[in-house]
Amino acid sequence: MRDARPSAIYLKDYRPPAFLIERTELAFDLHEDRAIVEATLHLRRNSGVGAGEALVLHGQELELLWLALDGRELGEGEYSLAEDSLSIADVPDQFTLSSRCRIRPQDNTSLEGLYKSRTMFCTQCEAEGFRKITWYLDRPDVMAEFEVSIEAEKARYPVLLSNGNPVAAEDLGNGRHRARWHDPFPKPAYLFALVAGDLRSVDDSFTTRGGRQVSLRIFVEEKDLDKCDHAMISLKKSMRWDEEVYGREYDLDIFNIVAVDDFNMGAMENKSLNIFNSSCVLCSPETTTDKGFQTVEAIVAHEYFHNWSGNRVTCRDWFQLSLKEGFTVFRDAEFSADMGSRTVKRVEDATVMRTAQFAEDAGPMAHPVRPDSFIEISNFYTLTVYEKGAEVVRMIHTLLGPEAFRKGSDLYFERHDGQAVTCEDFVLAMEEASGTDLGQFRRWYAQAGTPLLSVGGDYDEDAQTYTLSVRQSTAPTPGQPEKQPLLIPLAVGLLGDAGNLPLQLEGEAPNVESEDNTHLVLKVTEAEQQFVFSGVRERPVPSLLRGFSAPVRLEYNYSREELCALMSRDDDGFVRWDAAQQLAISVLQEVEGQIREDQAARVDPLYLKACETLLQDTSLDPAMVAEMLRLPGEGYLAELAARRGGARVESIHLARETVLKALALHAEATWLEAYRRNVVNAPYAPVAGQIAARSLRNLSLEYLALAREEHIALARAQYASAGNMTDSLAALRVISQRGTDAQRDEALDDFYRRWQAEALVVNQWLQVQATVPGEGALARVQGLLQHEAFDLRNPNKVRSLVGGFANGNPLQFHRADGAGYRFHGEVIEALNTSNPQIAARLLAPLTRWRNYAAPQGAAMRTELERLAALPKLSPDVFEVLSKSLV
Ligand code: 0A1
Ligand code: ZN
Repeated sequence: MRDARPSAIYLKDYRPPAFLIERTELAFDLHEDRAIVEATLHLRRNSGVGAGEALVLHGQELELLWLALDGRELGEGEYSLAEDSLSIADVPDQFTLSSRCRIRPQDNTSLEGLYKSRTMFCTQCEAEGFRKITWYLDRPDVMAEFEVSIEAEKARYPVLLSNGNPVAAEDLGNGRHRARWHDPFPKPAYLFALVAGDLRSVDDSFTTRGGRQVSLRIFVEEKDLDKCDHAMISLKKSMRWDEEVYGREYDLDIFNIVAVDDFNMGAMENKSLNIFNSSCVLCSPETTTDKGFQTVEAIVAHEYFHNWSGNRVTCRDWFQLSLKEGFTVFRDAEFSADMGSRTVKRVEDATVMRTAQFAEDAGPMAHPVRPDSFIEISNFYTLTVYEKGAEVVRMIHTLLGPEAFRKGSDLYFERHDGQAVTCEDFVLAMEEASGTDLGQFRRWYAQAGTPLLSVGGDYDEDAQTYTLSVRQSTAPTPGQPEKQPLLIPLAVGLLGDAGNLPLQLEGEAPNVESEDNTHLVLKVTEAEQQFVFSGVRERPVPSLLRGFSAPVRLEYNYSREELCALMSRDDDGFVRWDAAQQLAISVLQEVEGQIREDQAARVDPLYLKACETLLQDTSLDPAMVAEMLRLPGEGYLAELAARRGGARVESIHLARETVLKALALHAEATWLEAYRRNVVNAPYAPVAGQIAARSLRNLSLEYLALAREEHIALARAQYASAGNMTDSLAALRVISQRGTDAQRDEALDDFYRRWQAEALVVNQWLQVQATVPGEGALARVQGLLQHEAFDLRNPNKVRSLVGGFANGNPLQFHRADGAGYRFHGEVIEALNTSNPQIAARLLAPLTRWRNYAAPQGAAMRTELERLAALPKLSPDVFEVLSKSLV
């Protein structure tokens, strides 16, 4: 934390490092009040770069005890120390630099660098945490072979882990012991990891396609040993999948995962020593929901896939973060699609894009997939870099087709193995392997903001042609007033009375090569463009952006009847879901208008009927039915309303409640039938069929509780008898949202008594409470900050309670008196000092202040201004505040 204004760094200023490190030797001596770190770096000048330059190492919050060059101790005049760096002016072309420093892991609440989580030592070095461990060239294009020794008290820390292979273990006789590790793969410092703790492991093994026997271990506290099976199964599935789909094999004899409770993100792909937030690895049917099981599978896969897309081939600089993250998210999404329901996975990902990433793209922190500048890189682990980055890779996959894409990925890995490279290198490999020109496509990496595609359709009955007119535009974003047209793959179909029609683009060879001639990917490249289909025998309904083929907003002036047709009959699952959403949005907006004009609210019966028909159709996947009948959230509706003159939280909330209730009452008997029909009698398993049934059953329960007070009894009975956390928590939510105060308090108390020993379950309990409706919500959340189960130092708890309130209780967070914002701001103020990364992340909901009408918008801004005036802002918080207030 500093007083001077932190400054931005720019991609255009990138220069290769003046020095390289060939080998890094680290020795850790861990104690209860300190850690001593000795580092010997084998350095040499990077030929051709900055001849004669001084050596400048990164370092933060380090106490330097000793420094030597080629074995000779350096005196004070021979180096200079600044707040974040250590420089030595005269160094030879090749030399070793040894340093000893003292750090205080016990006091490290930022959870960056070396810190203590409960009883164990652990590290988090991405992006720039290694500089809090020792003096170093802490940048991803400096890759070294690491040799690590760890010494600690044997009784408290029997397990000592680092990257690579164990090479020695010694008992030092004085109650202490030492382990030595060697990682043969050169790596940047951000992939370094160390763990010391009293841990147990679940062990398994995997034989690679090439015959390598890999020992797999998941390290946890003893009490959690029974919660590792799902992660282990997921790991083995991921290893097999990467061999089958990408031809990528694992490259060492061991692969370790460690679960820690205090962690800023989900997990970290450190070479052969993945460190996981315990919420992303531990699972059991009793304590984990279906969603939780799916998250664990996806994150285990994501971190494992990084071994190639991230570790073997890494990023040249942090502006290229999406090189590893976008590609790896695309890989994990395809893996999840292959393991479960492809359409449901696509709908979930499209929902995240449209609700949260589009909001980021429309807000003050908007940035391209490859940002041009940042103040604090930790602020750029965003939905844009991760999820939009994955959509960009998916579009390449769509444009090239699976075979050419695989050739491109093979070329990329082969050409760049062991290197630190750029997004451009990835695109070049894809271009070269496929022979496809991605010139215009590259703009997706550089241009921020969500493109808007406005489409019109025109049927000429005489000529039997159908013309799609497409216009694309992207609104200005901070620093980018002008936007260029992008290459947008627009997947389309034409829906006729008896199903999807064959497609023939005028002037193109017959579309026969694909067996599916009812689906076509149009390449939109111009600001305005027309596509003419010939031989169209009837007036069709266009089925657009099939499979969410590009991360764009689509506008087409559908009638409600047309949306109903798509929703019930189109053969693209995403389009069916999307039509249901659009229909719901148009009904919600209509009802909100009526409410604002003090008219009686009337919910279009066409919508209610379409929903009930859907719910009655037992031939459909219940998971898709549930997704289609789930109304868009209030946050998303507010985002849409922002473009129509400013969001009004009260009328949005009322409109949504009105439509929910109308749908609940209209289809009450059908909901009840769906609730009964979708009961799962088999023993719990996190498999697609069961998950689908539970999701529709629990959605039915939500609607039923709204239809009639008596149905709360169903929720109470379900809560009392549930044999798994999915059903138990779903019932608890319904009781808390819709039951009486007494019913709610009784259920919440019971739940806490039952689960107080399970931290991850208690976090769910905190979140449910954060979303309890009514005036008392803020006081309840404030009270919970003092609860024995809460701890401001634990990011999971902060996310559940404080994040849960801001994102999941819109009416109370956005109280007209501004008290919700003030509370939120005070938590951020406290975290600004202890954990700046989490503080900056929590700011996101307030940064959307421009979306809200008076008085909310102004009150949100006032809170941001109050925070901006505080002394000693962390760079993380400073960056978000300053960009939000311009
Ligand atoms: N690379 C990890 C995410 C990660 C990023 C930063 C962290 O600390 C600031 C921790 C984890 C991933 O993509 O899974
Ligand atoms: Zn990642």
